[in-house]
This record gives sequence, structure tokens and C-alpha cells, in this order.
Amino acid sequence: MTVRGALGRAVDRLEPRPRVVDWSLLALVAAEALTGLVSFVVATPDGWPVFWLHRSLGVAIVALLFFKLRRVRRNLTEPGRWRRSTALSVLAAVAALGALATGAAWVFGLDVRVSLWTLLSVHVAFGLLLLVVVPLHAATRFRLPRRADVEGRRTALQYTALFVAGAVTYRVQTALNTALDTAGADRRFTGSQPREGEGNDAFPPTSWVADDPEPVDRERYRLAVTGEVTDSLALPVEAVASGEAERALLDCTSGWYTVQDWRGVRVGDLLDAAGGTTEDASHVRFVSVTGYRWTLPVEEARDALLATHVGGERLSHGHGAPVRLVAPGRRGFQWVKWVTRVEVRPGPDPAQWVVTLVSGFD
Ligand SMILES: Nc1nc2c(c(=O)[nH]1)N[C@H]1C(S)=C(S)[C@@H](COP(=O)(O)O)O[C@H]1N2
Ligand SMILES: [Mo]
Repeated sequence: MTVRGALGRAVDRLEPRPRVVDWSLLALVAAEALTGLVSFVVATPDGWPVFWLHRSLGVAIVALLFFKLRRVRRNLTEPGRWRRSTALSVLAAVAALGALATGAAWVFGLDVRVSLWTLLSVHVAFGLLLLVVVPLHAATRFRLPRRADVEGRRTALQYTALFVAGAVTYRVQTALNTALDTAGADRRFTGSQPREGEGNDAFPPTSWVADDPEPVDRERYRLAVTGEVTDSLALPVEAVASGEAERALLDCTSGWYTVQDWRGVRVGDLLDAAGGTTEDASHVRFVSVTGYRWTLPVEEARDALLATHVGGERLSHGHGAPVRLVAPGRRGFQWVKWVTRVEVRPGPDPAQWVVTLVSGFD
């Protein structure tokens, strides 16, 4: 028997029944969407399992997709088999292969940009496309799994093998990146790449979706402190530039991070200057001139900084001048720029999730 023949047989043995493959792929895509979305709010190292799971499950998808495409390829190569749903199937395959390829390339430190987009952003776009296309594709070919498809012990073994392969690949990849010293070696656990240097020019001004306001007039600027405080305030910039300093790490979900020295006013000091918060105070909302906003629990907010300076320089417009939020332990999109209002609230602010996506669209 040839080596190739032996290998082929071993691969065949690993192949689950078609319906099991299909349902597993659906479940895995759902799990990837969930871990991918959750990863956007993980900023501290104790959240590493989210990233580990996302990558390990990705490897399992590669294996199952291999079986699936090998099985259905004749539906494409033989025009007699084309159906109306074939286009949707092709789109699902393209989105899946696109997400896998960009995800793997990103993890290995490939740094190609698609215009202003990092590979990671392209990966997210493919992922969102999958989220729409895969349920539609599944609906056109809906078949419930039968009992006979799930061969108990055999299926369990196949899946254990798949998952172990995913976890091992993850370890091997990390080791390879370090050994070969690729651009993937100095990543944070979030996958973000470092941006070195100090001050405004060291890292890119980044907007989450469409925020792009006119520069804020420093003379007319007032920072409002309102809501559940004893006395509302309206402060000029000078009152914010009080000299509290902190070194903090900003980690953007588009795949870069930077460590900078920020300077400004501690939010806790600001709240004390407003005579303290009322009994009902539970959250602090930071609102941008654009309407963009994010909310932190009061205790966390008190430790945050409203910064006027970075790396010893006055903040540039692109980085949120005159005042931006510095929220250590939070992802970049929560560091609101061009802050003009600090509102102490009696509760959280679920609508902020939508507002950050749509602010800036006129
Ligand atoms: N008002 C407002 N603040 C914002 C954003 C935005 O789009 N609008 N983008 C956020 C995102 S996604 C990141 S990563 C950081 C980037 O900060 P920088 O532009 O100073 O690099 O700002 C955050 N603050
Ligand atoms: Mo970001």
C-alpha cells in the first residue's frame, strides 16, 4: 500500500457522517461568532480563554470544511447539478474560506493592509457575512440529523481528535511564531500588534465606524458634569488639564495596541468637585460631541482619566482633543474621544451598543 493510500484511509476514518459534519459546522460557526463578538470586550489577560477557544475551534472548522467541500464539490463542477441555492452555497464557502484564511494569516503575523483595513478587520467582515449567509444556506438544505448519523463512541472520538488537533495547532503556531520571530511574535493575547513610540504620532487616529467631527474650539469648550451629582459643573479645558498622569495601554479591536503616558484629571476628583454623587448613582456615561458614548460603573469610572495630553503633548484632534477618556482595562472603542459631557446615572446604558455603531452617520 502506498503512503498516500494509507494517509487517505486515515483521513477517511476521521470523517464524520455528512449530516454530522453539516450540523457541526453550523454549531461551530455560531460558537465562532459568539467568541469573536465577546473577544471585542475582553481587554485584560484573564480573558485569554476566549481567544484560545476562537482559534482552536477555527482549526476544527478547517478540518470539517475540508470534508464538506470534498463531498459537495461535484455539485459545482457538474452544471447539471446546479440549483438556485447553489449561489448561496458558494457564497457561504467563500465567506468561510475568507474568514479562515484571513484569521490564520493574521495570527501568523502577516501584515498586509486592504486600503485602511488591517487583515483582522477583513476577518471580522468575513465573519459578519458568515453570520448572515450560513443560516440562509442551512435553511435551503435543512435536514434534521438522524439517530443513525451519530455513531456514539466513534463520533465522540472524532470530535475529541478534532478539538485536540485545534489546541495543539494553537500551541505549535505560538511556538513557531516565537522561533521564527515573525511579526506574530510580539502580539498581545488579543492578537493586537504593538505601535511603538510616544505621543500623538506613535499610533493611528481610529474611529470605530463613522465618527469624524470638526475640530473642537478650545476657547468655547466646556466639560459638563451632570446627573446624579450634588452640583452640576461646566469646566473649561484648563480645569481638566490638572496633571494626574498614568501609563495605560490602549488596545483597538482592529488589531493594534500602544502604551502611552496620559495626563488629565481623575474622574473621581471631578465627581468630588461636583460635591460627590447621589445615593442613586450607579454608572457614569461619557458622551462625545458626536453623540458617541460609553458608560462605566461608578467605582471603575472614578479610577479612569479624562486626558488632555499624551506622551507629554497636547492631544491632537484625531486623538480626541481637547478631552478624551482613558479607561485602563477596557478595549479602545470604549475610550470615548472628544468628551463633552460626564453624566452620572442611576443605571447602565444598553443603547450605547447601538449608538457607537451609528454615531457619525448624518
Ligand atoms: N467619539 C469617538 N470616540 C472614539 C471612537 C469613535 O469612533 N468616536 N473610536 C474608538 C476606537 S475604536 C478606538 S480604538 C480609540 C482610538 O483612539 P485613537 O484614535 O486616539 O487612536 O478611540 C475610541 N474613541
Ligand atoms: Mo478601535
